[in-house]
Amino acid sequence: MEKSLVLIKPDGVERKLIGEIIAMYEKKGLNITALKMIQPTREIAETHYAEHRDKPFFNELVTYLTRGKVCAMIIEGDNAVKIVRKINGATDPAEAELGTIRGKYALTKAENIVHASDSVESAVREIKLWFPEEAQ
Ligand code: FUP
Repeated sequence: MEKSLVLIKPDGVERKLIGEIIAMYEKKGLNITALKMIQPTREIAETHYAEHRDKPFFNELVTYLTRGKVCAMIIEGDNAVKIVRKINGATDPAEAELGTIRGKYALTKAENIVHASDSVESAVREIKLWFPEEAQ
């Protein structure tokens, strides 16, 4: 079954939106097959966002991801990667459809509540990073 790695980022946890967000994935029919609260180190955040290392917002992005606990999960289901990203909505909450997580709960790109893998290959890499105990 296809897998996606999802993070509810520190703003989502601080705002007590874990339940609302997980409910959206579950009600769609997806399965949460692993779940944990984790305080990311700078190292894991920098590795997670390595593709953005040279971007002007990289330092702010890493500081944001490490400022509190995140809720990390593996979500499985048919087309899980694509469907989870649809449920999350566009990266920029100003562009996100109102029915999506970012459309409903976020205002800015800098604090956009959730992360989800952008491809099956990214999901494999990210699951190894966040759930080394689960990766085959
Ligand atoms: P996404 O795959 O939707 O998480 O989006 P990207 O990989 O393009 O961006 C990763 C994170 O960088 C986003 F969650 C928000 C942040 N970002 C900014 O802070 N500013 C930008 O201009 C673009 C992205």
